[in-house]
This record gives sequence, C-alpha cells and structure tokens, in this order.
Amino acid sequence: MTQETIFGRILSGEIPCDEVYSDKHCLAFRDIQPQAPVHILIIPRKNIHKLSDATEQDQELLGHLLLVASKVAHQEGLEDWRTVINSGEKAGQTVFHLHIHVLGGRVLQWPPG
Ligand code: DGP
Repeated sequence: MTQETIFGRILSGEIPCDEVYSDKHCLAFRDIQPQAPVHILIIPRKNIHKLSDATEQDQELLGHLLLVASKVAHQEGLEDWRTVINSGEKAGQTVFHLHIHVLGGRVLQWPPG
C-alpha cells in the first residue's frame, strides 16, 4: 500500500512535489525542508517502510536507488555530495517510506548529529 505515508501520496500524485527524476522503480524530488542548497529525496515506488525492512529480493532495487542518487547529484552539478538513509525513529526517520537523502552544494560536517 503506497498510500500509507505522505510519500505514498506523492507517488500517487495526490500531493505535488518538485520532481527531478522519475522512472518505473523510483521517484526523486526536492525535500520540502532542505538542509543544504541541494537536498533531494529518492523513494522507491515499492512501499518499503525502512531500510531494515528490505530483503534480498530488494537487492537490485536498492542498487538502482544508489545509482539514481549518483545520477541526480550529477544532474544538479554536484561534485561532492552525501547520501543519508535514516532507518527508524531513533535514527531520525520521520516518514516511514524508505528514502535516500542526497545533500550537497555546501561543505558538509562529519559526524552528523
Ligand atoms: P527523514 O527524517 O529521513 O524521514 O526525512 C523525511 C524528509 O521528508 C524530511 O527531510 C522532510 C521531507 N518531507 C516531509 N514531508 C514532505 C513533503 O510533503 N514533501 C517533500 N518534498 N518533502 C517532505
């Protein structure tokens, strides 16, 4: 069920987004609360709640999402950038539909909070 979360509603077209990339497996759009000049979210069309729920069956999909991360970073003209996946509430996940953050356009500190 992709309608369960706000990202499911974005996937179904019910809620608009600032789309930067789309294919049959995933959608990428700008984060509504950007933490960097470029902040994009990549979500699978398949509703996986969090990374720890992914199984071996999702191996190809997960690899695809990372390649799309690289593609959109390149599309945005980023040379250096970071991907983040928060898995679970204590890790900062607020939307329970798996998503990859792509952040760039400024110097990023390490470690994150
Ligand atoms: P996380 O904390 O890892 O679950 O990240 C969720 C991100 O989703 C957070 O950076 C804000 C973003 N977000 C939440 N609601 C919306 C929305 O309706 N549209 C867009 N574009 N981003 C959203």
